[in-house]
Amino acid sequence: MVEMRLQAGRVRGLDRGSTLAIAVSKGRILSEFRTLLDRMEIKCAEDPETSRSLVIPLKDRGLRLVIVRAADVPTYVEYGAADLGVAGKDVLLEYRGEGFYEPLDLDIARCKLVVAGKAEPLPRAGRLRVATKYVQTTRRHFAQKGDQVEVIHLYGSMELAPLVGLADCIVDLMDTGNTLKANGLVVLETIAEISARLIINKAAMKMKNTAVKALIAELAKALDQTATDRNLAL
Ligand code: PRT
Ligand code: MG
Repeated sequence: MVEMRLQAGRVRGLDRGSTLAIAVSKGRILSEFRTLLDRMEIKCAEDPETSRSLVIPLKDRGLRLVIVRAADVPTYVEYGAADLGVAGKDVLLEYRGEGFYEPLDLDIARCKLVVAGKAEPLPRAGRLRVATKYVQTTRRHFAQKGDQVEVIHLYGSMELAPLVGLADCIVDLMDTGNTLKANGLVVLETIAEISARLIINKAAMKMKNTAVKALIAELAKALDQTATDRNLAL
């Protein structure tokens, strides 16, 4: 009982003194987002890549990172468990809720969402079978073209599906293209250019407007600086 009260106090205590929580996933999104934070001279109180802690305060800013799975970022933000989030456009296209704004393309974790298959013509007879973890986006894409397809939901290793006859083609992310190439697959069509976006809980935008607007402005400035530096380097 005492322990439960202590724990509840500790959870509530997270809110004291800090104003904004940002949901972000470990891996490529966090590492590139940290480059942006560095530009803004914002430092993590502990290293999120090595720490087991899922809540990482940012020094002197009243901000904290909440570490979640990439596909869970919109859920945390929609329900207000985080005020802001950094999520791939692929994840946002697939998400069915709408409880957030998407004000900023952070231009990080860039890749393409593509249809890929073997370097041979697709079968003409019958419905095309498409394996993907992006079920909604895939359905929408083929429906818009007026193509009837059977979507097979996989959780990973999409590239395997055409090789073992599970599907005729796949819809997956591609960055360098090395994974497709290594499995003898080629891009048949690009569905969307993908990058990570800043999303904001609608209520937080109202209730914490000053802090949220200030953070967006700072991030936008850091993005401008990055673009300027990139152009100078060319
Ligand atoms: O890995 P986990 O199961 O925890 O979750 P996740 O796969 O959703 O997260 P993570 O960290 O792998 O990806 C987070 C986000 O990064 C995605 O939602 C995208 O918005 C973005 N991103 C950018 C990518 C890639 N580039 C990418 N290349 N996500 C995944 N990949 C995969 C791609 O599907 C391929 O299988 O990486 C593989 C290698 O790609 P190539 O073309 O460079 O060989
Ligand atoms: Mg992954």
